[in-house]
Amino acid sequence: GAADRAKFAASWRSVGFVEDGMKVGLGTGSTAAWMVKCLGLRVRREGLKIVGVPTSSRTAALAREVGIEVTSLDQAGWLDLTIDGADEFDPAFRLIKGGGGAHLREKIVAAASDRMVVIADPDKDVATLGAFPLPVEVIPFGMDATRRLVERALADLDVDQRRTVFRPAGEGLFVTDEGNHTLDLHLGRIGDPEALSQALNAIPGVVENGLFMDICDAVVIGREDGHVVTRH
Ligand code: DER
Repeated sequence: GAADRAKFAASWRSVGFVEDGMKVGLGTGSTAAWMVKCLGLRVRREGLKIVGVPTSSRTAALAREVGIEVTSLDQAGWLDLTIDGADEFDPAFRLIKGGGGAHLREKIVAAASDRMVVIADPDKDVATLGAFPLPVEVIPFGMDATRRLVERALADLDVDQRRTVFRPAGEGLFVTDEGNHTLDLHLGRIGDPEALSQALNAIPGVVENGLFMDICDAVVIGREDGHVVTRH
């Protein structure tokens, strides 16, 4: 459909940045899935010599399926480029990620890369972050106490709403690749993303939040008519 055409357009443009010999971080989500397929096409057609470091078990499975050599971040050490989606990006390229539940590994991989490129469609382009619920990865031990500490921290921060929901999955709670749970913060508007990110990560049971500050270097925006714009 139209959304897929936009995601494909951005994905195809982004894999043009990948060169022989690169170690590439592979993102998670529906847009990143298109990117992995496009990258696999280049590997098979051009014999592109790269290794991919996946940010989730499902991206690892897809990468292997399309013929990309997969390795671990520990094996790779450091990466040349990470390509990943985002739930929102603002004019300063600050991101909300984690809609797909993989933001912990995504942030580790993106931070361990010389460059990070986001691929997105126009509706991810926002003036202010926060309409999309902010995911926070939480260790299961004492999680309800952690949630109360998160809510106490939110009371002093510049946001419009303060509803927190543990992300459900099937009969129970969503479980991340690391065996943790995800607390989604419905804030409506985030006035000071840096302050929020630091306050959240200071709370003992919080592992990581979905705000990406000073990580994204460029955004490739695909439109459903196939038009692509790259912002640096
Ligand atoms: O979970 C994630 O971080 C995904 O990359 C998300 O941010 C974007 O997913 P989408 O491409 O399916 O919209």
